[in-house]
Amino acid sequence: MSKLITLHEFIVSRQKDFPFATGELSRLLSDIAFASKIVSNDVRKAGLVDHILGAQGGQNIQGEEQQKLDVVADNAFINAFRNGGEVCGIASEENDDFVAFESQAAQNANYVVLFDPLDGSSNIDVNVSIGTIFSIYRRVSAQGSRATLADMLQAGTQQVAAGYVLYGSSTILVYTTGNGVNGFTLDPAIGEFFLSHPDMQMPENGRLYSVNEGNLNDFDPQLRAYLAYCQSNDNQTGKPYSGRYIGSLVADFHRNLIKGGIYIYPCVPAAPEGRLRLLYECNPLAFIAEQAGGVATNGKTRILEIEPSALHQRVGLYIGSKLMVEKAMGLH
Ligand code: AFP
Repeated sequence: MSKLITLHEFIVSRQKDFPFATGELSRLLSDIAFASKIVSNDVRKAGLVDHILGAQGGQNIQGEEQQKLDVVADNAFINAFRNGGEVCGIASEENDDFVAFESQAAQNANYVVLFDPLDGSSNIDVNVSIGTIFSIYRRVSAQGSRATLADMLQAGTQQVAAGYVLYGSSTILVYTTGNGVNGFTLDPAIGEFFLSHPDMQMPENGRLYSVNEGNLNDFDPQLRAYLAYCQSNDNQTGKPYSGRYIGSLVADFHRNLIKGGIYIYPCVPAAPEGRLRLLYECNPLAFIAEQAGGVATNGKTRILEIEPSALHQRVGLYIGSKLMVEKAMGLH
């Protein structure tokens, strides 16, 4: 049997790849793993909350307020970052504004984290996979001062690390520091992540497409032509591709990363700028996709090169296997 490698051992071994590494980023990744275990534990109890422990937003049997799971997740990550001391500020999909941490240690820290604490949260009530997505940048403001908006509004090319935690049939943490993509599965019995998916590569081609086809009438002719191609016998497989749409981007992306596929959320009249958030969803997944050999674009521009202008900016997204995204773009 090959030796089991824990996430911690892996992070420490990779730290040596960065000649001037101080260990800060390694500690930050460990903080993320720690918070994700808390959230994973809470997600596993989600079905009990309404019926046994008390309704979300109401009180439990001890008279304590039951928080909604996305708020629980947001707080778990913010607390981990605040206490860890490696982060000077955060921005989260749950909060209108970014948060600059006040302590002196935080103001001396080098990193900011942008994250979606619980992507796909409308799936919680129906027991479908959800996840946390994160993106780490070095600050651009001076060390020793409060984090600024400019620290948060950096192009995706500036990411130092990015990843996600999928709370699915098992909990898996996938991340990159720009040196390949690796996945770690949580053993819930001992609360440890183990390397389960080393050096993940997204297949160059696939036969899965993920799109909300309820919006079909609003899609532009090029996208409709691409979907017709997917559904025809004229593609490289000689038979229609399979449609797979979970409605949790992180889960759809993870499946396509492993099996090959394309995920599309274009700009539609109901969401003219796109639905998905550039900073919390698209940039981190684009970094991972590219590191695994895939492609991510908004239809015109590489996602990672879009200069953000607002914290909650939305964009259209085509992400997945290289040849599939290129084919979809070829029809553009
Ligand atoms: P929620 O977190 O509000 O459930 O949104 C999920 C999401 O951002 C992404 O994870 C899904 O792929 C997408 O929205 C689903 O959007 P539609 O319901 O419009 O298909």
